[in-house]
Amino acid sequence: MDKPITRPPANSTQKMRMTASEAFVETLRANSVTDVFGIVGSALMDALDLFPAAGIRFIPTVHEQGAGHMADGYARVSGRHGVCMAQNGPGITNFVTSIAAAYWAHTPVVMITPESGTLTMGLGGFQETEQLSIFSKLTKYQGHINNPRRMAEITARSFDRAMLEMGPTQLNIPRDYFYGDHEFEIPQPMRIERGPGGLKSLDEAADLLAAAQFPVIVSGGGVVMAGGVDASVALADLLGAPVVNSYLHNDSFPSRHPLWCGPLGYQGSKAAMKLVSRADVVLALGTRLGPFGTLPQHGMEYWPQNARIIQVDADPKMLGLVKKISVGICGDAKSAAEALRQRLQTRSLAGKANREKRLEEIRKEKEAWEAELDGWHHERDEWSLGVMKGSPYMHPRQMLRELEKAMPDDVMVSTDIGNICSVSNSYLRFSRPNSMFAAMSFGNCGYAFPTIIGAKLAAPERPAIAYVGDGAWTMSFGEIMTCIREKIPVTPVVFNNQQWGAEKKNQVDFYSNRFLGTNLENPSFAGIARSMGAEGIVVDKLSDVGPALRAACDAQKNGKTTVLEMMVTRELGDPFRRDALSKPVRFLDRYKEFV
Ligand SMILES: Cc1ncc(C[n+]2csc(CCOP(=O)(O)OP(=O)(O)O)c2C)c(N)n1
Ligand SMILES: [Mg+2]
Repeated sequence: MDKPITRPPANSTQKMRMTASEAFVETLRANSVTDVFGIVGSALMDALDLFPAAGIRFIPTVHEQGAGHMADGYARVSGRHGVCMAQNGPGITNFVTSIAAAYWAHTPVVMITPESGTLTMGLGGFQETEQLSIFSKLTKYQGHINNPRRMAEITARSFDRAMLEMGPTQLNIPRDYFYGDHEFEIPQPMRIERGPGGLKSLDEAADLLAAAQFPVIVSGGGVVMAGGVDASVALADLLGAPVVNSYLHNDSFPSRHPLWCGPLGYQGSKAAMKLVSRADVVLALGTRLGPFGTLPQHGMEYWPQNARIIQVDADPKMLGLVKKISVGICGDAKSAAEALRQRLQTRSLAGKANREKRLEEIRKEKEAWEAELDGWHHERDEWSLGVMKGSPYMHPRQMLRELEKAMPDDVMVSTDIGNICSVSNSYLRFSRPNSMFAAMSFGNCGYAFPTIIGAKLAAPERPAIAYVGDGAWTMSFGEIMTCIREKIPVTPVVFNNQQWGAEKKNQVDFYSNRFLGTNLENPSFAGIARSMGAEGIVVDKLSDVGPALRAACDAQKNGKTTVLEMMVTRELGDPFRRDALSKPVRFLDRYKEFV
């Protein structure tokens, strides 16, 4: 998974005279940084100039938000830091959305933010803004170089903390502090081993699991981050426990495994929900059980209210935060799974008596869900039935099923925020971790495309696909130029339904089809792609979907980015936020029709 680093580590034991820029770049080197995403600016020039000699590639992007997302995708695939860097002021404010997204994805992104010079700060000069307060709630650590002599120390700490706390950190550097020479010692990276958690709580958890009649494992993002999928599989095998993926972590358990039941959450697997609802003990492994990820779905309140819940999370603040728990374990998901298996392997397990019956239930529920998906060609609500009538375009669900069937082995898929991207949750299955990159809890449109570009740079041998709605595409397609200029080939699959569909669904359900700001008139996305130097293909027939996806993924081997413009009807799946909207109420005459 990790890219092998061939360069020797920076000299760590000796103090040496060097400039602050050199100390900064040497500390990046010590942290095995080989790629930095960003946009040039005068504030970072002195350090940037050294990158080639330090073996660091600078990947210029179209927008700093893209750079932040690329760093996110890069880190999520490689298990290493993602690094981004930009010009003080506007370059840095452009990072905000991508750093917020990385925060909620728990991604170790190090954002380097040169700021205005110390001698003019406060005078309202050029490109000056408070760069620390903006990110104070979006980062796990903010390192500020308050004296150039501390360049190496604080740079190193920003890298350490991103890994330690699994989230973005900021390294804020007054731009004049890159200059001047001092004695520097380059610290070696500090990586802390996380253990399985408290021994008493592991014992209690093992007791609960040993006595469970119907144990279920929720395998979360923490399992992926800990490299713990094999440990999760081994524990599930021992218990004969169904395993469900937490929301948008479909790569946290191999989908070909007989115990895999699919994802929970919005547009997730009915099989997963039915099985978790029968649990008497749930092992929530590496998941914070986020509130959005366990909302009722498909008309089902599936969370087992009376089950005993064991929660394992590396962040103690997540334990019992959203769901009541019986046992909380602050530990690494992989080590905890291994420790639980060790405790259980010699014990008699109550769930063994009905193991075969449970396996049969899993088989039956999965078969029923697959059959339902096979027959679920289109949405059946009144709006969808109306718009699909006479439409020459594809039904989104059928298209998603075809894409699923054509997925190459070892694929990486990023997904955006939108109605069709959300519906895709049921159709995205993976055989290995570090394969799915969704916009997670921050939920920003425009996430998927730049993120997959970063992922592809980290794993050039793996096919890379982004699922993006047409609205979100117009926020992000500028980064096609990064693919072309930097030769990072990926395959965006753009769902052209000519609407901001997810939001339109709210207008259908709550606002009597008053469509304000949700219809889109689109140019030819395939044409735009071609004019930017990529391939652009319009797909409007179901039988062309699979071949087009396979050809586009093959073309990545020749360095080619292909935009697939999928022409789909305006059907809309279940809404995102039924939980958060209410029927409109109006008191004033002027607005009385608006109900
Ligand atoms: C940056 C940002 N702006 C606005 C939203 C609100 N929003 C959520 S989904 C959505 C519609 C997405 O439309 P599109 O990308 O076309 O996908 P579709 O729903 O049509 O499948 C919008 C605008 C958001 N999540 N993020
Ligand atoms: Mg759309």
